[in-house]
Amino acid sequence: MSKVIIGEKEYFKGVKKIQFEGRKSDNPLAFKWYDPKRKVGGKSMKSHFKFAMAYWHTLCNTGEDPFGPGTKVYPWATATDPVQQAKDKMDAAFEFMSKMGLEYFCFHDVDLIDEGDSFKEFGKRLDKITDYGLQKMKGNNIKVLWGTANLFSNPRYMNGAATNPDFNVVAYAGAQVKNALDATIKLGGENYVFWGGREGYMSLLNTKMGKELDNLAQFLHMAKDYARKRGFKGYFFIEPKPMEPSKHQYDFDAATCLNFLRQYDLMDDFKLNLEVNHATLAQHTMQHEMQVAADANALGSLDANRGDYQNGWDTDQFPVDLYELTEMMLVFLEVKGFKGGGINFDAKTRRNSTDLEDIFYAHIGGMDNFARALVIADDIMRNSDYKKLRKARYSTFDRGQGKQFAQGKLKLTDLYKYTQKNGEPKQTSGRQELFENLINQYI
Ligand code: XUL
Ligand code: CO
Repeated sequence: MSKVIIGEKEYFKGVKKIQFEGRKSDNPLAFKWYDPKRKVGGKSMKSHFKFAMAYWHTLCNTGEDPFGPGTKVYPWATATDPVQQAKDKMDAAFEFMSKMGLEYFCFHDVDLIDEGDSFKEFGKRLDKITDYGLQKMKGNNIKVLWGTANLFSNPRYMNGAATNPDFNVVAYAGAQVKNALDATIKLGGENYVFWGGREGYMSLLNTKMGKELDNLAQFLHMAKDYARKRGFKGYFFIEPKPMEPSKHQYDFDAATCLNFLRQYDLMDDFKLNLEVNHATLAQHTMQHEMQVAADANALGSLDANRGDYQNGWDTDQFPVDLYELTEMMLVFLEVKGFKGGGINFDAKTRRNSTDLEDIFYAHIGGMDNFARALVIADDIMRNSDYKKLRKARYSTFDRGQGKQFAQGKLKLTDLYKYTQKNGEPKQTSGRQELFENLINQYI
C-alpha cells in the first residue's frame, strides 16, 4: 500500500508517508527497523505482524485522568453534528493509517460514532458510519483486524453486561453485540473480540459467580451462532485481564480463560487476544501468557502496550523494552504466529504528549521495536545454541525409560524399580544466566 488517503481536510499536515530509512537515519518520522517487505524466516515483516491501529486510543482518547480533563485538541472532533463528526474522525483514521503504513484497525462500536440517546438511534448511526467506512476502504488495503462492542462505559453496564444480574441489561448487551457483529461483518472484519470490561464482581457477597459464568457462556454461544449463521468465518477472541474495572474479572488470565472455554465447549471458535499490560497486572510475563495460549492452540492476537514497572497500573504505554519484546518474539516464532489475529496497538500517548506528531512517534517506536525484536529472535533461533540447549535439558526423555515414560508406557512401580537402581540423580544446572546472555549477545 503506498497511497496516502486524505479526506476533505488533511489533518496531519506536516507528516508524509512514513518510510523505512534504516538505523542510520535520524529522521524521527521514519522507520529504523520496520521494513514491511523485509523477509524474516521466509515471511515479510508486514505479514508476520498485521499491525493495527486502535481507534479508541488514537482518535478518541483526549488524555483525561481521575485528576483532570483531557488535554488533547483533536481537529477531527469539532463538528457538532454527530454523523459529520464521525466521518471527520474516520477521515483522520484513514489518513493516519495510510501515512503510517498500518493496514488494519480495531474498533469498538462507540469509537466509530457517538451512540446518541436511544438504542434505535445508535443503530441508525452505526449504519451510516459503516456505509461511510465501506466507501473509505474501497481501492486500498485497509482492513478490520477485529471489531467489538463497548459493554462497559455506559452506566447501564455498571453491574456487568453478559454477567449482569438483571436479564434486561443482558438482553440490551446482546442487542448491542448483534449490531457490533453486523458492523464488523459489513466492514469485512477478520475477527471479533470480547473483552469482559465489567464481567466480574466488586463483592462476592452480592454475587452468584457460577450463575454469572453460565450466563456469560450462554451469551457467547448466542453471539457465535448468530455470526456463523451470517457467514462470519473469523475467530472470536476473549481478552484476559485480572482486574480493573472490576475487583475481580472473570477472564483473569490466559489459563483461566482457557478453562472457561473448555468448560463451556467454546474452544473451536474462540481464541485469546492477549495484552501485555493485562499479563503484567496478572503478575505474569507476556511471554508466559503467549506460551499458555499457544500450547492450547489458542494464540489469537496481541494487544501491544506496556504497563508501569514501578506502580503496576494499566497505563497502556507504547512498547519500548527490546529485551522483553525479544522474549515474546521467541515464543511467537516458535509457535508460528497467530490464529487469525495480529498486533493491535492498544496503547495511548501520554497526557502531556499533545502534538499530533506524537501519535506517529508512538506508533513508529512500537513497530520498530517489534521489528527489531523479531530480527533478533529469528537470529537467536537460527544461529545460536538456544534450541539445542533447551532440547538437551530434556534429553533424558528421548531415550530409554524416559522415552517410555513420555509415551505413557510406564507405571509408578516402574519408577520405583528404576530409582532403586539409579539412586540419587546427578545435579544438572538450569543455566538460566547462560540463556539470558544469549539475548544481549544477539541484540
Ligand atoms: C481494556 C482493553 C480494551 C480491549 C477492547 O483494558 O484492553 O481496550 O482491548 O475492549
Ligand atoms: Co486490549
